[in-house]
Order: sequence, then structure tokens, then C-alpha cells
Amino acid sequence: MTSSGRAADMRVTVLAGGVGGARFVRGLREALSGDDEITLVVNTGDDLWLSGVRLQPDIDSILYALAGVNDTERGWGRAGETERVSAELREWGSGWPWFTLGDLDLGTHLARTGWLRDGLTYTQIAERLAARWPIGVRLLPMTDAEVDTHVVVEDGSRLHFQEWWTRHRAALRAVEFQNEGIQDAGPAPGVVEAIEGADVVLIAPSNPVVSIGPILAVPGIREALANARRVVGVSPIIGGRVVRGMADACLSAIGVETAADAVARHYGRRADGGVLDTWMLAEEDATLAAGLRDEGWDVRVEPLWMSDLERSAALARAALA
Ligand code: FO1
Repeated sequence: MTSSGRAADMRVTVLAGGVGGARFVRGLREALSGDDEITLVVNTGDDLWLSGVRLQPDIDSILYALAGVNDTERGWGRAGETERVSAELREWGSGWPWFTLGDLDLGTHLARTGWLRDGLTYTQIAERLAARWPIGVRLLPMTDAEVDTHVVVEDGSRLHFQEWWTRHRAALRAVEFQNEGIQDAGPAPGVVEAIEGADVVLIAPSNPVVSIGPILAVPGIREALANARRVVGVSPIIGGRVVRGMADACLSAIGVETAADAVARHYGRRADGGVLDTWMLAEEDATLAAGLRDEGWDVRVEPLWMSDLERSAALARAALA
């Protein structure tokens, strides 16, 4: 038995985006023992080509956070970062002046791009990146295909997701998110097996639209979830507000209210053709539980603030329970 009082050798698969996903997984890693197996299926819908290199922001955010080399202040990139190359790229007019490629972070992008040119897949590259630090989890991209997200805004123009998100801070009213080419993509090798073979699949409190949305949109992943043993989702909304990021702008674009029960209904119950068996919502949103229960939902009300590692671990334990 582990310290949490349950049998060892548990297999847990998490569907996750970047920063919120990383916090949740750090807690999960803390809550589980070394005999347990954690597989992360990570969103790659935020990916982009810039100045000739391939960026995978969610993969990198999770990798850096689990390795303990992330910039906790800024929320993305490496700790102790310098920006000499980025300044030089700006002088050349290469890339986007509002988007910074840190020098250490660029090392990751250069390595990845070199491996891509050598013919490696994103799955193989994630494995190589993860081998650098003892991160204690298996990191899988959701797909080996490139499915960069584009955002159609009110005036009909179409921007790369990163331009909408970082340059415009999600302030241009989005009317549609398009994961280019996703209909022809398939789950990366190992993803379906990780979902179907897990004791429990957890949907991290990541952005439901642009982090979890692309993962669920990869053909074959919803089908794998339908065959999973148990699927538990954690609300990214606490007290009617998004915990971080600008998920409210994404939710309103797809006509979903920024509320914990609305996000649950957006994912749907497996019994009704959705993806979840259980929904965890915050104590601050406890009044929403009754309505969901009336609709047949299995709802757990828990403290959801992941303000430190112990609280993240407690949340992970609650999700596993
Ligand atoms: N976010 C910013 O707000 N400004 C940036 O210049 C920026 C650069 C950047 C470079 C690499 C990387 O992996 C992430 C970066 N981010 C930056 C974060 C990123 O745009 C988003 O927060 C995520 O993609 C949304 O999950």
C-alpha cells in the first residue's frame, strides 16, 4: 500500500494543457508512488513555426515545470532566461516582435527542429526531451501531426492562436477556433493504449477550449475515452472565474458560460455520449452541484486552488479517490 492507503501500481493518464496541466501533474506525481505510472497526453494545438524553429509551448511548459526549471513568475519559458537572440531576431525583423524566444528556450526549439529534420516524430522528440530530467512521467504529444490552432475573429480575419493570445491578449472577439488539419490527424502512438489501459483518466483543469479541446478533437481520442475505465474531470473555473489565462474569452467564443457547471455540460457525461464520469468542482461553486446531480452527474466538491505543491497533491488524491 502507498502512503495514500491504496494499492500500488496504479496507471493514471492525464489529458493536459500547459501551465494548469503542469501544476496538476506536479501534485499528482507527489500523490503517487514510484511504482505508479503517469502518462500525460499533452495538447499540441498551441504549436507554431517561428524564425525557422518549431515551438511546442504546452509540451515545453510541462517539461520545464516537472523538471523544476520553469519561470514561475512569468508563467512560461525557462527560469534564469536571457533574451540576446530574441533581441537580435527583432533587429533582423524575423519572427514576431511581441513574442519572445528566450535563449535557453531556443535551445529546446533548435534541438527539436534538428530532430524533426532528422526524421524523428513528435512522439520520439518528446521522449528525448523528457529523458534529460527525471520528470517521473511519460510525456506524449496528442498527435504526431501538425494541427496549429487558428482563430477567426469578429471582422472575419484569421490569426494564428499565438498571435491572438499573446499579441492581442484574447481581446479580439473570437468566433471560431480551427485546428488546421486535425480531421486527418490520429492519436500519437501510445495515446489510445494509455487512455484505454489506465485505471483512471484525469482531465486536468486546463483551458477546455484551446488545451483540452484540441486533444478531444483528434479523431480516435473520444473513442478511446469511451473505452476508458473511468474519466474524472477537474474544473478550471473556481467561483465563476478562470483560474489563469484567458479561458473566458475562449469559452464565450463557443457559447459556453464561464461557470463550473457549464464547462461540465460542455464536456458531457459519458452516459450521454460525452467524456466524463465524474466532475470535480470547487467549494466556491458548491451551489452548482445540486443542478448537475439532478441531471445524473457524479459531482465531487473539493478545494481546487493549487496554490502550492501540497494543495495540488491533495487535489490529485481527491481525483484518484
Ligand atoms: N507568452 C507571452 O505572453 N509572450 C511571449 O512572448 C511568449 C513567448 C513564448 C515562447 C515560447 C513558449 O513556449 C511560450 C511562450 N509564451 C509567451 C506562452 C504561450 O504563448 C501561451 O501562454 C500558451 O501557448 C498558452 O497555453
